[in-house]
Amino acid sequence: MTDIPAAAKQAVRQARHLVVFTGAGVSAESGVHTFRDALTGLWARFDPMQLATPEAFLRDPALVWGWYEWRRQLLLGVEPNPAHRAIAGLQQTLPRVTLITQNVDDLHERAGSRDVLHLHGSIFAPRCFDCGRPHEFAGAPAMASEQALEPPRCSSCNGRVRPGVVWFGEALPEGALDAAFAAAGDCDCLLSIGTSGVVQPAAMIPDLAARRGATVIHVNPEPISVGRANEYSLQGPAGQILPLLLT
Ligand code: BJW
Ligand code: ZN
Repeated sequence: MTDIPAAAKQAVRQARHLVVFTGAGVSAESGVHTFRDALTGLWARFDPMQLATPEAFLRDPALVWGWYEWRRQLLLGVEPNPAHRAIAGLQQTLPRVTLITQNVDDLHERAGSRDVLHLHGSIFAPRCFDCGRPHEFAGAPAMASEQALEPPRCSSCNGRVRPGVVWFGEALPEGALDAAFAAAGDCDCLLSIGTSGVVQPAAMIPDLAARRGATVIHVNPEPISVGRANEYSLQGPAGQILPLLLT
């Protein structure tokens, strides 16, 4: 694990407006699968084009709904980790913190964070594929593994209910995206935690902050190449690095 440079610690401590930008890696130590880790990532076992596109849902709704129900049920059994808690703690101590996540889980909220900008939606907020009406979960059969499961029907139009996440080829929620870009353009320090930074348009956020002069600090077990004087790569698991960075 890397040493934490004093300048990085200071940039966080003295931030006027801190942006925290998270990806799947922040939830990894809670036992949640990432997408692109070579052995344990979801995309190592499953084809995103068969599961995470509107076309996939239209082709085989039970396959897609069952896969998301399996993931939703896994999430019900896990807890926030020290990284989620450290981030929630920052919101108590710094003057202004904007938390932007690509994650569809609710672990930031369960750790105490409020006003989380969910760029890729929420697995807990399903809606009708046809009319968009929100759907209430009414309990579901426990699933030992991923298996096909017919999606519920909309109480209003009888359309199929879909997961409330953003699939490939779909627009991100406009309000959250606008607020995220505005915060990235305004902040003086940005923490980018546990993301591979390959999915657009979210991946532009740390770069935008860096170009505007903010200190950008990446936290990831993999080395992240940093090209600027005001950019740091802290190599290690978020649950270990964040408590060190923030003490
Ligand atoms: C740890 C750790 C530990 C491990 N501690 N770290 C420009 C160029 C090329 C393509 C495009 C482009 N613009 C748009 C596209 C297409 C596409 C895209 O970006 N594709 C690329 C992949 C090539 N983007 C889209 O389609 C987006 N929509 C769009 O652009 O719409 C345009 C439009 C406009 C107007 C109208 C209509 C359309 C939508 C993207 C949606 C992404 N959806 C997913 C699935 C969500 C649902 C679900 O959960 O199933 O979102 S894909 C998946 O990737 C998920 C994640 O949020 C997202 C990002 O992944 P993340 O979080 O970075 O995870 P990983 O696994 O990649 O990385 C984990 C990291 O953690 C690793 O680095 C590890 O090392 C690290 N780690 N343990 C800290 N303990
Ligand atoms: Zn409907």
